[in-house]
Amino acid sequence: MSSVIESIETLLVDLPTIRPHKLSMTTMACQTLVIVRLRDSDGIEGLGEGTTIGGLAYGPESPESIKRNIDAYLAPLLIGQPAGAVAALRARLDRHARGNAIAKSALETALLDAQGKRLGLPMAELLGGARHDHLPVLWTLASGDTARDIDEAFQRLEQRRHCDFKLKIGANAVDDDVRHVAAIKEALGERASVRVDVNQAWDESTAVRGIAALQAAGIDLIEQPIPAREHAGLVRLANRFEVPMLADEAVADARDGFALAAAGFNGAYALKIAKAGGPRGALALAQVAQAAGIGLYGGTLLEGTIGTAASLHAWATLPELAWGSEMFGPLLLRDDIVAEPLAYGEFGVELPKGPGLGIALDEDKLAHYVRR
Ligand code: MUC
Ligand code: MG
Repeated sequence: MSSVIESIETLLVDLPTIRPHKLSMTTMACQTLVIVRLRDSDGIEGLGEGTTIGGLAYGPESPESIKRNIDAYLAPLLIGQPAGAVAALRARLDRHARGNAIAKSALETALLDAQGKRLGLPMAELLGGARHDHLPVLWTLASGDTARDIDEAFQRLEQRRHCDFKLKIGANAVDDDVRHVAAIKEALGERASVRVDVNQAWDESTAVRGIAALQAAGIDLIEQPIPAREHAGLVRLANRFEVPMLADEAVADARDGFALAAAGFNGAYALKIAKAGGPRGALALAQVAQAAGIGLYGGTLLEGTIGTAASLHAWATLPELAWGSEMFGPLLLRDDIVAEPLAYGEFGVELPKGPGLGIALDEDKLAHYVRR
């Protein structure tokens, strides 16, 4: 008899960050992971993870809504179903439940992890096969303090941990933000690529002023300067400046990617499993981008090790990430809930080996950090 899904458990896990992480809409001191443990009738367990940033500050799903909606609505759609039918189960979730992309991503990850373990194959093999086993990873400087950010960048360069840096801006007046970014770029010079993420904080005319100054300061990439739904504005900015625009909140899935490309966008797309409802949806967006000649970037919603590993398995199947990746989530956390951390080094991270995600939980750590 083929295996069926027997139970799905969700846990909220609160982990402190190594320092305050300041974005345009919130400052994080802690990250909450929603951990999914899916158990099949053949005894195999699949792990999944969903995260967002700052409760409801980033988007319409919160850690609590992810857990609640899996428990009340999504898990019952999967219990008793054939465990290996990942594509059919994922379609079943979309047919009966709208939205909730992060919750669906956590479940799809758990389904793929279990299926990989069942077949003895890494998750990347289920997604078409890995083309890379080491992926580039940048670091986000977001302490809110210019001198501290410069110190942090030099430390990371010396450790050969990261050589690309993303700066979170948009919380302060444009002129102050530009001064902060220009000072960091000036200190790092040609040793590092410096990019910014505005997280939707500017209106278009502010963006024109800010981007002109950032371009003059030598910044390499401008991420989501204006609100997600303003596609026409993002196309205008992409066509106006030489420095490329990176669409993040504006492109969740393949449909968004098609619409933005069809409207004349010529920048790059940030892929995130959380935005696209899982690794398969993120890869579908990648296919649209490739067809449109748009460069790719492996994005994070500051996942812990499980969500980061799921993303790495997906990104590893792509021919190229023109803008690298930001799969540094676990490094922002003071502790972890897995037995073996991901191997970071040489300005990147190794694709985990072993069946499924290639990640095992540390039960003591999990018990310590789980929310009661
Ligand atoms: C985002 O919008 O890109 C990625 C890195 C980081 O620090 O925050 C995230 C979210
Ligand atoms: Mg972003």
